Amino acid sequence: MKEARRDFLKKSGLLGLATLGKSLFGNIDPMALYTLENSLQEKTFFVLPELPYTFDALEPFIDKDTMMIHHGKHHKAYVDNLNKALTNYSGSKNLPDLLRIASTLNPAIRNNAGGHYNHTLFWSLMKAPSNTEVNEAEGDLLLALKNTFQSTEQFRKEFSEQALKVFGSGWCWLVLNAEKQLKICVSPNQDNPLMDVLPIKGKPILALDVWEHAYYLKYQNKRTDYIQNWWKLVNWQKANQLYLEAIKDKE
Ligand code: MN3
Repeated sequence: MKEARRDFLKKSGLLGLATLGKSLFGNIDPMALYTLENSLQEKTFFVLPELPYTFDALEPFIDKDTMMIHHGKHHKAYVDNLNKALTNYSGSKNLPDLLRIASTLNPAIRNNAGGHYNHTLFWSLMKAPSNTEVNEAEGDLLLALKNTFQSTEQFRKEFSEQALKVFGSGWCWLVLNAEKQLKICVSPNQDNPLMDVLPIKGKPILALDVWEHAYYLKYQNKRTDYIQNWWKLVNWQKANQLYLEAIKDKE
């Protein structure tokens, strides 16, 4: 399996990237360079944000090869194809504006704008594991989860069940809706709860990519194991920050 992966990386040109990884991230604090806002503010053309950690930082729960392909190939393709699709687009190219009117956009813009937003958020909501336990929620979000779902165990159970049930490619979300209630919802493809297309809408607090490309190299068809291990990577500090911003938001 190791050999096969190496071969695949060599063929896909990612082996060079692997050796570059250290020098790309070695001497800088990626968190200092990276904020979601940097890539989401009004820009005519979008750029692929750097990961807020090294490609192997999420090992052993998400492997380095998966991260390199997921970020360097999949996310990059969403950014490149979004830029292409927007070439002759005359409306606002602000990413939140695009998401808000997703139902009116052509599929190339809708899918790639969603892909860029969703992945940027997804990277920011994970961090290197400190042990092999699930990470516990933090701050006001911890209290809100307990109020809404009785316990964080119950919340993880309900979220995991919905993530497992997504048919085909899609995402599972924790959102704060317009009534300031926490809700779990799912989306197909690269749609998300900021778009005017889902039955449950709201500000994303947590995002889980359940496309096969997110886990297949390591987990093959075992999505349940991927979901269970993802709880060990959740960056609850970031999730709590998104929750506090969403609670304050007057929109
Ligand atoms: Mn993905």
